[in-house]
Amino acid sequence: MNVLDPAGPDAGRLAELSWILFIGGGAIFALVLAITFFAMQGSDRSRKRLSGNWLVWTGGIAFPVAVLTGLLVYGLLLMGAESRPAEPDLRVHVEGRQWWWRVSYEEPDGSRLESANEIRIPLGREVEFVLTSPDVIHSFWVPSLGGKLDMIPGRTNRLRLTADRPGVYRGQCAEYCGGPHALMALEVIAMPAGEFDAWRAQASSPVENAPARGGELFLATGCGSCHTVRGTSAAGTIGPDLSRLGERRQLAAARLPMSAENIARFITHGQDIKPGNLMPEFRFLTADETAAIASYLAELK
Ligand code: HEC
Ligand SMILES: [Cu+2]
Repeated sequence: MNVLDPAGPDAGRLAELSWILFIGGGAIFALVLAITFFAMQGSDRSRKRLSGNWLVWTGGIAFPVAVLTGLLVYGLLLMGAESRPAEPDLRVHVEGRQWWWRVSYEEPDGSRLESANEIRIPLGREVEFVLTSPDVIHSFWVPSLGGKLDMIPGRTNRLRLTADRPGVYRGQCAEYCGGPHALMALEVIAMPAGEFDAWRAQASSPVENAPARGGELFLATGCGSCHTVRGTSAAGTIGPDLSRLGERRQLAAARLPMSAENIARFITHGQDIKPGNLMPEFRFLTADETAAIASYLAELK
């Protein structure tokens, strides 16, 4: 994650501001050190000059007032620079939860496409993230794409972003939310608009789930009380939607790379992998059963 490596105009403006702050702050720090040095080690003449009240008035009052006023005006102009269209091209609802992200894309027909922990966005189109939380305060932050914005229970915050460089950008919950907060990350995949449209059309088409042993075990073990897999009787909403789990790059809020082995480990030893997370461990499953469920889930695409 790198604030100074912007992948869109919003992050670009923040990077510009950051550079000005780093360079300006560095120069002022050097100046203060130099004045301090001369006040302590300089000749009698320069020490006498530096001990006058004028330094307090100029360096202590006038200079900070001028610099901070300039920065404020500059910051306001910079942040208000772009006029936004009334309606974004795409709206993605992101709900911060202890300790993962519920993601749902608003479809043109008003329905929703559910996912979790990974967000795909089309390049060059304005995306509005609708940020909420059902439990405690979280903060949505993808440094390469823009500034951070809190997700506050009972409130809806909106963040507009555009990506103009394809790539995978990692984000992180930036407001301490208890337990495994540090392990609550996400990925944003910025892809060419045409590819995005094709992906979305495919992702929201009805799924046909071939009956598999892993799928039956998944339902029999009760996973469906917390998880949804479209096209099956699993319709729980306490945990992430698993309908297309196998297509995601990462598991459990970017804790581990996606693979059948890691899914199996998470099912039986999730509390070692992500201590405190809200999914119970299923240690009573045999290795064979766990592997069957894991390979079934890894294949959901
Ligand atoms: C009591 C509710 C509950 C039950 C029952 C449950 N889970 Fe979960 N599951 C969760 C929660 C909550 C998370 C999110 C954990 C996190 O990342 O903090 C989760 C996460 C996961 C993930 C990672 C999803 C992702 O987006 O990366 C997988 C895979 C998973 N569960 C599989 C299963 C399987 C298989 C079963 C049945 C053996 C099961 N779960 C039963 C609540 C549950
Ligand atoms: Cu957090």
